[in-house]
Amino acid sequence: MARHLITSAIPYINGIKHLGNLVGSQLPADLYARYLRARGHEVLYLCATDEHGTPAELAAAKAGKPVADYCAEMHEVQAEIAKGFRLSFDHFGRSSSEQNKRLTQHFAKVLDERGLIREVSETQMYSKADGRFLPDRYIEGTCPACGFESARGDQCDNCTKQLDPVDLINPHSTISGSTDLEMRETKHLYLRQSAMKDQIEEWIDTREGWPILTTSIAKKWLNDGDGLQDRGITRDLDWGVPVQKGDDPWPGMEGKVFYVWFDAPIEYIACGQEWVDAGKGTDWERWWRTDKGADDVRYTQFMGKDNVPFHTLSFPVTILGSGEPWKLVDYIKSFNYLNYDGGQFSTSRGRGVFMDQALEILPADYWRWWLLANVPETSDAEFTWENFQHGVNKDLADVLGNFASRVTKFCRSKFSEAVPQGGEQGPRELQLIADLTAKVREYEAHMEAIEIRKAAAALRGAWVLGNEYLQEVAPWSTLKEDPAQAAMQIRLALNLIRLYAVISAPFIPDACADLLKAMQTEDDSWPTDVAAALTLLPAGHAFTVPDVTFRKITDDERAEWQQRFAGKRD
Ligand code: B3M
Ligand code: ZN
Repeated sequence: MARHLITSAIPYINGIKHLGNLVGSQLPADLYARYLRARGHEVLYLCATDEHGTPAELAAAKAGKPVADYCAEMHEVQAEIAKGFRLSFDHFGRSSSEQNKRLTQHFAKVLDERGLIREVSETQMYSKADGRFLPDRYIEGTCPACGFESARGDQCDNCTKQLDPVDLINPHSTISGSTDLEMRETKHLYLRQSAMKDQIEEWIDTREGWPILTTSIAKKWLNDGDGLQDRGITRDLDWGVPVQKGDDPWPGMEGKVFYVWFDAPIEYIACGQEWVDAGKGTDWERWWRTDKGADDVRYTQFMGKDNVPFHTLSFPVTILGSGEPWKLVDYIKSFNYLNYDGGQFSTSRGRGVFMDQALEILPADYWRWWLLANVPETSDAEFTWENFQHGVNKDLADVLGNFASRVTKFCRSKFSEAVPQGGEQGPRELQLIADLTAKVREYEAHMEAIEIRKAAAALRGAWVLGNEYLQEVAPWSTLKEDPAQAAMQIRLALNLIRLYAVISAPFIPDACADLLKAMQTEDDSWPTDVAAALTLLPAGHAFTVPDVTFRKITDDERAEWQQRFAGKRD
């Protein structure tokens, strides 16, 4: 058994996330965590809210609330919705925690001691109308790299380039819209990323089997044009981790805070401390310090492609640059974008389905299945209501749900609500077992490689094998002339329901829990031996017919939802 540390990009606090955000980090991370736990591995899955920086300040101002109150409230809201989607975090932390504040200040101190921080007197965008500096999201303009017109001061959402406010063409304040901006003198700390370029490049080049999406983005920013630039890690803002050298003041930096992208990834580690302080664990260093046992941990990160530069370049500079034995990521799984009905999901424009709305109209499993089966892995993917209706109705209702209800109802009406005895299995049963064994092994291999679409296809394939078998042997017609054979076939099929419930649980945990309950068993052991797993429910074992596991989405519902989510969220 191995030990797996898993983190998913920590969502900004500034509102409820849409399904595109969910499918690009938390949901696949949850799938992987659930799978590894089901295989008996020790897993620590951490996530948190990203509470600092301009996104938090702007959203709190819009809500008319003090930013600390706003963050505390929104953290609860996000935690509740995450529960609704059955995201199985071991802890859902907060980047504004004391633990993260101390750890961030600690990293700044050691990086400074190792000569990796320089103080820079520079001019920054100052808005006379707003009476303040305009870092990051307080300023927007045209991206110098791709021409996108709404690039933000820190990053272009269109081409993922990391930016500085001064890079923007035709900039304006996002607070007042004012273009009356001037450059004013201010002092900031820069992380000397350029000094680490060779080390980072070597590290990236020696990562074996990493997704092309991850390494290509990293290499692009390492080698294209300007290469790995030094990066400002402080801001003229009120809300954030105060700039200090550990516990000591940093002369000349009073009143400034660290840049949100400096402290956010450090929260992955601090979240482990929060997990312990919340009484859920006993030893976070065992997961995070290679001198304290973390060298045999496998650490996997999940994120959307826009977050890749920060995780392949900036955060490793922090970790490697510290010279301390922190656990470095072993594998970065990144995702393209999920689009919505011919355009983009957009938080600012309220376009698409948001996590709370999704749960209002259908249970989590319906979303989990469709989103994971269509995850934007090798290219961008698109959510349309037609695709969603088709996927849910076909895979979940017609294939898996139908199998479970047909088998249990048939058994109840022709035998009883207990597994029948039946006769000997024949060649068709052996064939099914062989085919299922191959499918389950294929599924495991894809899950281990975090090839999610392929894993979903293999799982669907396993469901289909059961249906084909049932269709072919047709116990409802053999029942008359050979009841013992029909009983044997139904016994196998009932056992298959339990097997499906076990292997499908990482994708659709609620439905699988219902199926296990209906089969009146708590045995959720993984089918390492498929033939043996299909004998676990013995003759005489009582079961109940599950309540409808999956219902179909009607054409009327589809039309109604399409309409409802076309416009702006109120
Ligand atoms: N909050 C951006 C995002 O939610 C950012 C991720 C931080 S990961 C350390 O996409
Ligand atoms: Zn751009």
